[in-house]
Amino acid sequence: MNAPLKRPKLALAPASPQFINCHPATAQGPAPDAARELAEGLNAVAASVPPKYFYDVLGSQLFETITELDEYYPTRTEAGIFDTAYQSIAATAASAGIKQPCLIDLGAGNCAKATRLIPYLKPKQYVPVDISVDFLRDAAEQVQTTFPALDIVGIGMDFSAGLALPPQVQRRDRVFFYPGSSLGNFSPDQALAFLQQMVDPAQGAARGLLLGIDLVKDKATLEAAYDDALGVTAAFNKNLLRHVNTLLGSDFDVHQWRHLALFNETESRIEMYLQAQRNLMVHWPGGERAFRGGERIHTENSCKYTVASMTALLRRAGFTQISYWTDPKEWFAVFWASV
Ligand code: AVJ
Repeated sequence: MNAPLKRPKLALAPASPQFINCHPATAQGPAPDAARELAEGLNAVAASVPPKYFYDVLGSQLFETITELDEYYPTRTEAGIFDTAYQSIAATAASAGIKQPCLIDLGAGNCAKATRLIPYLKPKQYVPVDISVDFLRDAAEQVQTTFPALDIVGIGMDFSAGLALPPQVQRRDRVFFYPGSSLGNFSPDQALAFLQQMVDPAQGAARGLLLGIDLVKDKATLEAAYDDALGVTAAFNKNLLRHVNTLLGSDFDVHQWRHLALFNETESRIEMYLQAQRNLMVHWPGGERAFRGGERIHTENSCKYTVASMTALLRRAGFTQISYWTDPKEWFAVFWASV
């Protein structure tokens, strides 16, 4: 992108991001843990596959496309809230005594949200973390081009398994950035445990948290957001079967499955399923499973909160200072919480 200039090569070249791969699946081929976890979920009476398996490279691209759909309001609503709140967020972090933030971006994906936040929060170190290692590596390179002087440590890791970060990550002034309502993939009990880990000085050691969370609203709006007219969310859901085939060596035939997205009002969550369209068999090395027509694989929960229920959860986890910003329709909220 730059014309070749006659100057010492190192003088203006941006630093390269460090990259640490803590995710054995891509380092040494399929992780035995993943195969065990997948087989266990598929063999359960109510079959399930954890939502982290959506995100191979194609899955991450499909998710990016979802965020541009008319029906999928969360991403653009959250972006609108951030646009009005950046100054206020930076001021809130400063007044919590956070001077040289280490911005830890959980599920960073394409790093687009952090790229917009960085000029305001002015972190000393930026730590994008994502399970989709190859996707993240390219994204971290991009961020480094935008902020040549920023210390960037990219981490390929499944943080749903724990928040202990490698020693390259600065310990002081850690601010976790968890936008996009990804916390909603955990049940409220799991979310509490995850937030407690974040606050724990021996684990996440957070001073602050910037959290984006989807709010409860009418069922029709919620269900449309997870079952769009173009079928992108259906493709995203079905792509999980291709990813599982790669990791487990299974023989799922994507044609035989149908996408379902239902709002469970009692549990306050969107539930996504893949439903077998007829009686069928799935085989993998060391196992197999028969599905009856209509039987489902549960692939995702996306829990929806109210401002009150999320405030209560953050307090229970050990956060003390809590502020939030929302949009005029109160469809989505951005929370700041510090310890
Ligand atoms: C990335 C977990 C926040 O639950 O809205 C989007 C994933 N699934 N459409 C969400 C998702 C189907 C998304 N999160």
